[in-house]
Amino acid sequence: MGSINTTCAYCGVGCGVTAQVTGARSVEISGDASHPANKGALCSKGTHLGETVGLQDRLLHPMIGESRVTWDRAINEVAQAMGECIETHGPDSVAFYVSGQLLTEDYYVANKLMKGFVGSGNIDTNSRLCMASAVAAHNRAFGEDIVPCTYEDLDHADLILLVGSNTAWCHPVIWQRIERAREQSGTKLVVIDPRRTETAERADLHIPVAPDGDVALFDALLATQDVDQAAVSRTCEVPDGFWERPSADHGLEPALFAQLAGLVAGAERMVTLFSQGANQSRSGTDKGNAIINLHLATGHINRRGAGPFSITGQPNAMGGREVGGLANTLACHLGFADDERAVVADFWGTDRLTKGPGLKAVDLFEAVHSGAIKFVWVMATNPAVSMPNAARVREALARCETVVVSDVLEDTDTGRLARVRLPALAWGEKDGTVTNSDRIVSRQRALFSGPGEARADWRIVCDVARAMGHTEAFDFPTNASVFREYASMTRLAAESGKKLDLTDWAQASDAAYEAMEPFRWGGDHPLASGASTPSGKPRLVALSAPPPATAQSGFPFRLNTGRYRDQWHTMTRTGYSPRLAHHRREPLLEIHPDDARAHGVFDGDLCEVSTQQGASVFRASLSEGQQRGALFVPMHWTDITASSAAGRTGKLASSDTDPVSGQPGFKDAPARLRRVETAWRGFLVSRSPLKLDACDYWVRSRVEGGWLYELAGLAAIDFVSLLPEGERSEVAYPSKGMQRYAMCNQRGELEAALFVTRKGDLPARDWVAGQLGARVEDPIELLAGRPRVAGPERGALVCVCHDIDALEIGRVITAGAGSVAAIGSACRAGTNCGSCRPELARMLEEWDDEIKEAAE
Ligand SMILES: Nc1nc2c(c(=O)[nH]1)N[C@H]1C(S)=C(S)[C@@H](COP(=O)(O)OP(=O)(O)OC[C@H]3O[C@@H](n4cnc5c(=O)[nH]c(N)nc54)[C@H](O)[C@@H]3O)O[C@H]1N2
Ligand SMILES: Nc1nc2c(c(=O)[nH]1)N[C@H]1C(S)=C(S)[C@@H](COP(=O)(O)OP(=O)(O)OC[C@H]3O[C@@H](n4cnc5c(=O)[nH]c(N)nc54)[C@H](O)[C@@H]3O)O[C@H]1N2
Ligand code: SF4
Ligand SMILES: [Mo]
Repeated sequence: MGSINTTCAYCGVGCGVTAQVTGARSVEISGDASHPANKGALCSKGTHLGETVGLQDRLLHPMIGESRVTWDRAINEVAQAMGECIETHGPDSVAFYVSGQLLTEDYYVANKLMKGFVGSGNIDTNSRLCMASAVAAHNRAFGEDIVPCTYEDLDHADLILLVGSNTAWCHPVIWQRIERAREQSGTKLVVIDPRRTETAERADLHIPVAPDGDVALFDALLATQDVDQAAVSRTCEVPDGFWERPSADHGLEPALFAQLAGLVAGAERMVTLFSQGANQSRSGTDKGNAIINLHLATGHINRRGAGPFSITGQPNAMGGREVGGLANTLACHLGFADDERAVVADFWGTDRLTKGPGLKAVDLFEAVHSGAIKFVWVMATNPAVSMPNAARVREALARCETVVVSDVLEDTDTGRLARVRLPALAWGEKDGTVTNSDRIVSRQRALFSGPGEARADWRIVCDVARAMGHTEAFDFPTNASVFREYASMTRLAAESGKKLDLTDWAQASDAAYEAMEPFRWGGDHPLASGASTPSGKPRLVALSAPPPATAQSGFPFRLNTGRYRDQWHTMTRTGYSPRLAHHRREPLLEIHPDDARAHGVFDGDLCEVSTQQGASVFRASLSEGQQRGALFVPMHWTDITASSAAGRTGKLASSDTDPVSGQPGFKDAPARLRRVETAWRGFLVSRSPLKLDACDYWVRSRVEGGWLYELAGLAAIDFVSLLPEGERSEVAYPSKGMQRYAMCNQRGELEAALFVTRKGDLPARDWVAGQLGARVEDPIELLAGRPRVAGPERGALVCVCHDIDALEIGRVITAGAGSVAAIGSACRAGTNCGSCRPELARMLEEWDDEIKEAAE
């Protein structure tokens, strides 16, 4: 089979991927050199996509409860439940909760069904948790949800500000692009983030802003700039009294602030990239407008190398915004004004169009909880994990009369609460379009045929719509026909003065759709010809900074949450890749060493973090990169990958939202901390997943040929009961609380091994995990946890692409490699996806420090 050009499954960078299908379910992945978003580059997640296309744990058939049913039965069940609900309780008693991981075609029909034919605005998306504040800021400033610049502007900027963005981890190919601009043109980089992330470590300047201090910071920054107010009044709408407002208190060290102000004043072309540290905040919309204000007032917009640049998280967050997936837009960037409703109703040929916006995610699940919503259909998102105050969302789903979940996996935290589960096509099978951060529309293409009875999401929605009687409006024979209708609908946007315009594609043939090359709508600087406001001018927005948070009694810390470099959200795909598991095997609580000391916490201890919403346990990791009083935990772990007490960030997050956008402030919740005293700890490797409910703490990660569990307990348990059946070998030193077991199958191959201790050390995991499935010739060697004849020693894996560990890199540095590039040429580390380059840079710095110390 030839190679197929498609788009990466993950982030909003939207990298083009060239896939060479090598077998029934195997594929070789490389970067698509012709794709404008990445020009051939990929990050660790994209590079290892091939490890995630297996059929393990896939949902292959429609299910009602625990029974497999036919598609006809499942579709009728969903259509009937929804129809009855609408009939008895009105259209607002049903809701869809969808996702930026749907394709544009899926999103379009879901929105059309809910807003056009059910007649309710109750379709919202996980983009509410992600982009809603940026959308609201764009609407306030530009009169339309428009990103006014592109990745190319990064190549031409001389100053780049990153606000609340851990770009090196979360948008790594943008990061590579920024690195290149710095190397080639000396572009200066400033990172504004309360944490010193790997991104911040590599910057020219790190501004450790106070949590939610961004509005004050940008407002104060604007006040320092030499602005031609009269000129700005000619090009922008300026609210009365805008320039006369008192300057906000940014709370930064004056010298640091002056340095930042100087960089901004000296910049000729400035781009500000912002993501979740800006959006996921109770002042998220104001943060977006504070950034845009600075750009508008200083003229850093609508020209090469300049612009306020909100980057999207998911592969099709932008496509969802375009079609109208958010509860507060109707469709195609249109709102709910009478004239807008009229043209949409006419286009869709419906007399049931929703009268107004629907409920936003947090309110939507609250309405499920109260019983006002009695039917909810969740597609391509895992809200039982990823919503704030997740325990309450679970409670809501558990109470709801009908929960339908369309997912690709058999077992997810949300799926466990569903009555009807519908099997969807996954990346590599589904086929359609996505829009990335800088408005490039690209094709995701099918590489494999769909497994079992899985169907495309758009088709499932159309099947249900037709079963409800909306036969004509949902009579789409192909994905291409959905896209054509959407493209022709953007005419309505264009006719009402918006920039969204895909009408060139309205008549495209199936073949043209199939062959679509990536293209960008709106051009490079869509607002250069004027904003989408009635006056055609963009607006400055008068803001007042939120008061600095005061510590709440009993909750001395502020809890920040976010992402790891090599995991994606609730790990439903990345969790299957052994290579991606190396970077972080457990959910860590990052805490400043002084705070840890004050709480009697040592590195590696288990700690319980509590907020007003709930409590969960994490492994402490002391980090100077944290501010005092601030904690950070990752969002990724679930019921599938951890015990119910461990790593549940969603339970901790507060559902307080931004008043304009309705986006939750995931980055800041009052919290407290308690060290957990455990009676034992250990680890278990196993070829198959195990039930470990007997352990108070377990966390699972992937290894080659099986799974690795980190374990701990509050009291002793019967350890043998944790193990699968088989031929058992064991050693024990009761005085040390040490117990070790190996379980082999009839062929003498290792099925599982368990290592437990009360206080002592545990062997390194890698060698033991590497024995899974191998014949155990010498059980004592296995139980010792290391080979009798030492093989070449291995350090922690650093470069996952080329399989190069820390020891090897250490050797290369000692031998004289003095830069990241030199390490790369000596041993290839960091030369593929580049995700480990910040780590390599740190190793170089540490080496420098050691040399200096040795010299002193
Ligand atoms: N590896 C990986 N990449 C991903 C994803 C993933 O799951 N894994 N998910 C994708 C998605 S959907 C998204 S939305 C993006 C998110 O990408 P990012 O926004 O880069 O990721 P986060 O880790 O959520 O948060 C970014 C930073 O915001 C900082 N922050 C917290 N509070 C504040 C504040 O008050 N002010 C400022 N200035 N900063 C603050 C945090 O310390 C954190 O370092 O990543 C995308 N890419
Ligand atoms: N504490 C905290 N919570 C957060 C955040 C944070 O920073 N901190 N960030 C928030 C943000 S920005 C986001 S975007 C969300 C992400 O959180 P979620 O939206 O929950 O993300 P995923 O885990 O990717 O869930 C996707 C689900 O869809 C399934 N799936 C994948 N592909 C398809 C498909 O093609 N069709 C169907 N039907 N199903 C599919 C997957 O198996 C999985 O179950 O989390 C939010 N939650
Ligand atoms: S940066 Fe990485 S995860 Fe994001 S689209 Fe590109 S390859 Fe995929
Ligand atoms: Mo996101």
